[in-house]
Amino acid sequence: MGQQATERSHGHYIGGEWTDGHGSETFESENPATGETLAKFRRGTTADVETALEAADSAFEEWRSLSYIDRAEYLWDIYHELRDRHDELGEIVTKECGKELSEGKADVTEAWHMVEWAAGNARHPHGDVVPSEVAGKDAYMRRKPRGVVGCITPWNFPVAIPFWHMAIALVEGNVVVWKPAEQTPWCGQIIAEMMADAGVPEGVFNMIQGFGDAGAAIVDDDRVDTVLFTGSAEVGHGIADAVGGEPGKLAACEMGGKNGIVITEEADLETAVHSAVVSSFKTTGQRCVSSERLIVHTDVYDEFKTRFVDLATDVVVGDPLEEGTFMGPAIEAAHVEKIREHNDLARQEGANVLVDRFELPDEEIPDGHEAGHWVGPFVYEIEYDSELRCLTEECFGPHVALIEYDGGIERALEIHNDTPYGLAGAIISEDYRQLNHFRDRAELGLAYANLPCIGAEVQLPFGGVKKSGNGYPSAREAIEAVTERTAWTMNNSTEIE
Ligand code: TXE
Repeated sequence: MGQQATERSHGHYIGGEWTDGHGSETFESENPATGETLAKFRRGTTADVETALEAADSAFEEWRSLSYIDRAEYLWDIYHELRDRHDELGEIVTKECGKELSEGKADVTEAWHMVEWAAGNARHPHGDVVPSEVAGKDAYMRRKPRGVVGCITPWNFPVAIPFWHMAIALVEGNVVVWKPAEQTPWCGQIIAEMMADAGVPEGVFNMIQGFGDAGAAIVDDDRVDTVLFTGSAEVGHGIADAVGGEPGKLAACEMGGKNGIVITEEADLETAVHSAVVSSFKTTGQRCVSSERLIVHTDVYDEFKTRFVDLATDVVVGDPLEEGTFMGPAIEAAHVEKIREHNDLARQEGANVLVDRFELPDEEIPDGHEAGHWVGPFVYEIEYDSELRCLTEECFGPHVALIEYDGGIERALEIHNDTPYGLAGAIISEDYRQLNHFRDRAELGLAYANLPCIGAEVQLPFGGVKKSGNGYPSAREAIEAVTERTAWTMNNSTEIE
C-alpha cells in the first residue's frame, strides 16, 4: 500500500492470502493531526479469527521442523526492508499515530533492532547442559516452540511493539495470529505486506484487522497456546485472568504505569528538568513509560518548579511532520476526553494548576489541522496524599503532577511506590548511594538513573510489576512465554539402572 493510502478497503492476511474475510463492516484509519481518513479496512469477525487459527495450526508442524537459522532468514529480509524503508515508514507512523517525525522514525528503528536481535538469537544457545548426579548420564534442558501465539498490540508503537512480540515467537518456531490496534491498521497492513514479501510460509503469520472482539476471540480459542499482549491494564488483566484459568495456556502482558521521577536534593537540575520534560511530554505523554509524577526534594523544589513550568509553557505542540515540533496530537477524540477527565479530577482533588494548555488556543493549531485531536501540557502541584486518585490512576497524556517531599530517599521511595502500578521510573541525583537505593527499592520493572524515563534497549527485559504486568512479551524474557522446556536425561552407559 506504500506511502499513499488508497480508497479501497484493505483486508486481512490469512493463510498466505489477502482476504476481505467474513464480515461486511469496515473501519477507517484517521490521521490524528488532521482528522483526515487515511484508508479503510475490513473489520475482522470471530469467523475470520477462526480461519486464521486454522491456518496457523496447520502450518505449525512444518515451520517448527525448520532450523532456527532457516526461520531467521525470513526475518533478515524484513530487517533489511525496515532499514531500507526507514524514513518512509517513519512518516507513515507519524501520519497514523500522530507522534512527531523523529519519534515515528524511532519506532521503525526499534522494530529493526528487535528483528535483528531475534534473528541473531537464532545462532545463540537455546538450552543448557547440566551435570547429572550419575556418571554416564547426560542431562540437558532443551526448548521447543509452544505452537500458536496470539499477539495483540496497541497503537502507540505501531511498528515496534508488533515486532517485539512476533519476531521472537517466529524464530522460536511458533506460528502467529496477530491483531494490530484498531487505531493503526495502516501500519498493520504494511507489516503484513512485509511478511508476505519476505515469503514467510503460508499460515505461519496471520493478521486480522479489527477491534477488541477479534482480540478476545484470539484469547479465548483453545488452539492458542500463548497470548502476548501490550495495552491497557483493564484489558491485560482480563486476558491474564481468562488465560490463567486454562491449563497449559500462558499469557505475558505488559500494561501501563503511573510512572514517577524522583529528583533529590543532590540532583543536577539541568538533567532533572530535561528528563522531566522529555518523559512527560514526548509522544504527547502516550508512552507506557511516560512520567506523570515528579517527586521533588524541598531543597530544590522552587528552582525546579520555575524551570520546568517555563519549559512546559514553551513546549511546541504542532504538526508532527514539521521539524521543531516537540509533541503532536493525542491519538483520537475519545482519548482527548479521557485526558480532560484526568485534568478535571486533579482540579477536584485540590491541584494548584501551574500550566494549563489543554485547550490549545486557535493560533497554536497549525493551518489545515483544525480537526486534529489537539491537547497541550497540563502541569499542577499537589500535596501528597495516598488517597488521591490523580496520583494513582494513569492518564496517558501530557498531564503531570509536582509533589514536594522533605526527608531522605526513603521518603521519596515511599511516595514513589505508592501506586498500584510498577512499570518505569527514574531518579535524578549525583549521589551514587541514592541511585543504588532507588534501583534496589523502587517497585518497578524499568528503572533509569539521570536519564529520561522514556524507553529501553531491546536486549533488556521490558515489563512491569504489580498492576503493570504479569510477564515480558518481548525479547529474551519472551522466550519463556513462547517456548516449553524439556528436561532431557539420557543414559550413555551400557548398564541399565
Ligand atoms: O488499549 P486497549 P487502548 C493504556 C492507556 C490508554 C489505554 C487505552 O492507559 O489510555 O490503555 O488504550 C485490543 N480482548 N495503554 O484502548 O483497549 C485492542 O483492540 C483482547 C497502555 O488502545 O488495551 C488493541 O489491539 N484484545 C499501552 C489492544 O487490545 C482486546 C499502550 C490494546 O487496546 C480487548 C496503549 C479484549 N477484550 C494504551 N479489548 C502501553 N503499555 O504502552 C481491546 N483489545
